[in-house]
Amino acid sequence: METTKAQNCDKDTDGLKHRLPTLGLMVLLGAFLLCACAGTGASTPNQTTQAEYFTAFDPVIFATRPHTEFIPGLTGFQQTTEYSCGPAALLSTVLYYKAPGFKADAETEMRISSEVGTRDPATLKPGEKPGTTPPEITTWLEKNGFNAVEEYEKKGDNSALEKIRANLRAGIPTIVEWIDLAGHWVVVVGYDDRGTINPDDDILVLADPYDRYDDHPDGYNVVNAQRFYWMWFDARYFGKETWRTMISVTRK
Ligand SMILES: [Ca+2]
Repeated sequence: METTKAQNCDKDTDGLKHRLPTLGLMVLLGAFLLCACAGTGASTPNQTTQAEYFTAFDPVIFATRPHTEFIPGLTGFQQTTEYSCGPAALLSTVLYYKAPGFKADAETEMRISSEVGTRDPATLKPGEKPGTTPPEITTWLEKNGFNAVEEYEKKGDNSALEKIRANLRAGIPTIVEWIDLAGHWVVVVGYDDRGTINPDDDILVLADPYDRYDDHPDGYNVVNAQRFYWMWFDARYFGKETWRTMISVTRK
C-alpha cells in the first residue's frame, strides 16, 4: 500500500509536472483575456466619461508655487442663464470683497443683471446687442462702492498681460471679456510664468462663470496666457471690434 501511495504520489507529481506548462499557458491566456476585457471596457460610455483629460486646479498648491501671482478666494459664481456672464463676474468679484448685501445665489445675480442693464437675447429691442458692455460694468461698480478702471490694449506687445500681473501682485481682480463663447466675461485671478523667459508657456487662471468644460466645476478655468491674449477681443457685442478690455476693481 505504501508503495502504491508513493507510486500514486509520484504519478500525481509527474502529472503536475506535465500539467505545469499547460497551467502556465492558461494563466497567460487568462491575463490576456483580462487585459482584453479591460481594453474593451474602456471603450464603454460609462468608463469613457471617467477619462482624465483635465487636471484639477489646486489653489493651495498654486498659491505656494514659485513664479505665480494669485488672488486666493475668488472663484467664478456660476451664471444661471446663457447671457449673464457679466453679472456673474460682477457677483464673483463683490463676493470676494465681502461687500454687504450680496449672496451667491441666482436671485442676487438677476438683481445685478437688472441693475446693470444686461440684455437677454430673447427680449432684445431693435438695434440692441445681448449681454453687458464695459461701460455698464464700470458704472454699476462705481455705484456700488468700487473704483473701476476701464482700459484697453491693442498694441499686441503683451502690455495688457503685464497690467494683469501687476494687478494680481497688488491683490486687484481684473474683469476681462474675451472671444470665448463668442464673447464672455471672466475675472483673472492667477498667473504663472513657469519660471521661464519664454511667454509661450505662461498660464492664466480665470474665475469663470461658465466653468463647464474642464470636468472640475470649481469656478476656475486654466488657459495658456498667449492663447488667451490673442483671443482677448470682442467682435460681436460691443458695437465695434474691441481689443483687451480690462476693468480693474478696488474698494472705494
Ligand atoms: Ca474648473
